[in-house]
Amino acid sequence: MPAKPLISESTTVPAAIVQILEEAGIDFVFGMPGGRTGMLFQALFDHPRIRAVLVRHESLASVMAEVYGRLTHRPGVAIGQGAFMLANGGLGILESHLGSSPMLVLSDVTDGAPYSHHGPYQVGTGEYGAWDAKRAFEGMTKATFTPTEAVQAVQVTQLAIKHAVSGEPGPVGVFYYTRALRGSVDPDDRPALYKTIHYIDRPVYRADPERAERVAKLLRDANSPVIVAGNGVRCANAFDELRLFAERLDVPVATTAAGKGVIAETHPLALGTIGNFGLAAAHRVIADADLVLAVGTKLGATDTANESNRLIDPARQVLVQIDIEPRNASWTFPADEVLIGDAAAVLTQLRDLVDQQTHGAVERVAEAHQRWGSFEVPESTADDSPLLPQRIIHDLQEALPDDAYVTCDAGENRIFMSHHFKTRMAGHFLQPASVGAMGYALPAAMVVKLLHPKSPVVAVCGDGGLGISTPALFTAVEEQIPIVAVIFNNSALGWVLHGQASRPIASKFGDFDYAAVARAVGWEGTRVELADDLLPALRDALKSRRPVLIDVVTSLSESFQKVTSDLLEVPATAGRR
Ligand SMILES: Cc1ncc(C[n+]2csc(CCOP(=O)(O)OP(=O)(O)O)c2C)c(N)n1
Ligand SMILES: [Mg+2]
Repeated sequence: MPAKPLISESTTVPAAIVQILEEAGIDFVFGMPGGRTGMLFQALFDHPRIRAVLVRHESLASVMAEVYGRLTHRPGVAIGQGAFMLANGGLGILESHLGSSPMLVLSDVTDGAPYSHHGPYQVGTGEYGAWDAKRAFEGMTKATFTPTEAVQAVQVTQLAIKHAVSGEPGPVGVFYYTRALRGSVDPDDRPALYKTIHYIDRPVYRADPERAERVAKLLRDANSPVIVAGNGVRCANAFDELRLFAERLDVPVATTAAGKGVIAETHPLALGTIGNFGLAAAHRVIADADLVLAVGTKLGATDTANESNRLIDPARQVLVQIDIEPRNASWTFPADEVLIGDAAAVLTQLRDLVDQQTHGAVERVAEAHQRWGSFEVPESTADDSPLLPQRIIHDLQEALPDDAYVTCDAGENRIFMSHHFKTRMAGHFLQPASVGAMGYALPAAMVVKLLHPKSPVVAVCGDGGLGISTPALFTAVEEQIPIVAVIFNNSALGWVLHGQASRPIASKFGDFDYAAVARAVGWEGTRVELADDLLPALRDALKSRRPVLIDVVTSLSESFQKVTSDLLEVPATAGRR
């Protein structure tokens, strides 16, 4: 395609930046004006096809942008003043960095030229007396740019989009200097400016055909193969390809925590999650496999119970990896074969090389769940008051229709959700499994609802997580986003408290009525103290057109230790010199 020019007449830099966002298919941005970013918001005023969602705290903008990127595969955009993106935006930026979500942080260095070298108020140029935007963000982004010139600022925005979505996606920061934002670009400027499509029209990478043929042979020869699928399947939007491949191969599918739900866990081949808080059934089937096919997962320490060779053992199993990023290959366990490429493309490529196989996988999965435990446990139907976490999850599952989305937070509530909640549609379960910050579930749910207004969206979080994301309560009302929030209110940082055992300190909260707090800002709010009241409350909430918070008084009798894998036991020789 012959390269087309970006502009045909002189254009202000903020207008050109917004034009680029539009050309990249971005239809939402999340943020709060401040410093020179006000100029970007002014330009957005003229582009009503992009909805600017005002947040009350930059952490919300960053999480919303991260989740937008995760769901749409286009960069999620967080806009805010440099110093405050640094102070408050890290929550979503880190999740995006470690969890491979395409994201743009559009910000400024608030330079006060000609006084920048004397460190005016809030300036982030890195001069003596100032803070350093570039250095600060380079540690948590794929790349960070600080353009000083007009034409540079425009082109760098396109490169930032390219970097954010290419290969293994991630966040990219652009911190504009004032002079750049105040400038204009012209059609005859150099470097020349071209339409954004020329930077983001990405090829889909298939694997090297010879290697793919070798892997197909390994798969045909295996007796008890198993798939471990990670978040990379989500990044590649390879849900259907994964399922079709697993059915063709007749092979069980386990997922990492970040990959939870990349195959519906109601599928007869689905084993559930593995790792530190994974299902014993999934661990057993993997341990007994003669071939492990890892798709879109780095097989990091948390996902493999500290690289336990009682789970995956390259000395006795064949290990094959599919990944878009060569650095992820053999990162923990040495792989016998590695296919570098897009997960959807490579799974299709492999499926075409293998005839229908039969390994009795459905029976193996059913038997493993029967024998080693599954999503449901006796506590799932317990009538205790305060409610047990497993019972809350059971009722949530009961109340939700198949197309509902669920977002999770951090803490014990997430560990229980990850272990016990059985997903019913691929891609409908989101958790901050990469950095695991509290305060994620509410902003994540809001952006899911903006993107899928017809589906019910439920945020599940602890009282600690709610405390961190309380500003989301205002935004849900202001932006009219009718999500449902289910709060595991155990008046504590449960995860911390249970880790402290007999020496609890700085881990107990007061006893608050969060439903009343929510009502005060325009939500519907219900407090549930008895087990039998939860299901009706959930059903009512799902019918509401307003945001609804259900404050569930939750027992502390259940600890994360109950779902901690025994694979984590430290070998007797560990720590000896
Ligand atoms: C922003 C943030 N701060 C601190 C932590 C460390 N942390 C992990 S879980 C947790 C406790 C979570 O408490 P709560 O949200 O009430 O959930 P619970 O464990 O009680 O279910 C803490 C402090 C974190 N993950 N994120
Ligand atoms: Mg709590």
